[in-house]
Amino acid sequence: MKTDEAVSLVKAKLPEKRFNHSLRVAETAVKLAEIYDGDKDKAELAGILHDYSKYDDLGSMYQMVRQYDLDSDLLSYGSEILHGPVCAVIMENQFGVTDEEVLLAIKNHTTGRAQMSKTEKLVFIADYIEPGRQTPGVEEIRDLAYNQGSLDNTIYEISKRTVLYLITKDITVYNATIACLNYYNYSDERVKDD
Ligand code: DGI
Ligand code: FE
Ligand code: FE
Repeated sequence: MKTDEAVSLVKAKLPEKRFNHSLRVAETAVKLAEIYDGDKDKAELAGILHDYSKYDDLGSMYQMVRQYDLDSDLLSYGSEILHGPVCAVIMENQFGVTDEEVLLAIKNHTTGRAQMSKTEKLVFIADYIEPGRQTPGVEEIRDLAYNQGSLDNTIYEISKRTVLYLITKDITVYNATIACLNYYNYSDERVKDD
């Protein structure tokens, strides 16, 4: 899928604020791709598309989980987690997106996971730090991403903040979120395999 096609698709589907967020995520992911030698085209496409399913009806999303044999644990979560995996299957099956890194970046943009590809990392971080985000402490994460030279350390700090937030709100933490937190915790001595 070409950039302008993706932009039209998302513009027609999402409210203006969410559409603008999507464009900012794409721009931010491209900026990070420049710094970290990523694939700008993949980062841009995944950024534009990542929240396409954000407001889809929950019943139809559960239906997709069954139809496409997605992780059945997703049936215990709402649209916060589901919109990524559902968007990825829609893009692959209805809109002919074939690039595996783009599809994975869309799928895992909310939770992250262990052993993410470069494009997944860029979109996961871009979604958190795009200039419209005002989450407390986001400046610290922007500094890490833009000036400290480590995608993995940035991912760990985002993951840590997200998990701490979920716990304080008594919100159930999804498996991949925990796996991401542990995998990118470099203060622990395990050898990473990528
Ligand atoms: O779609 P966006 O708003 O741009 O951002 P996002 O896709 O990162 O979604 C953020 C929401 O997802 C936020 O409300 C926290 C929630 N979230 C992240 N990890 C988990 C989670 N919710 C649950 N229940 N469990 C998680 O592990
Ligand atoms: Fe999202
Ligand atoms: Fe988003």
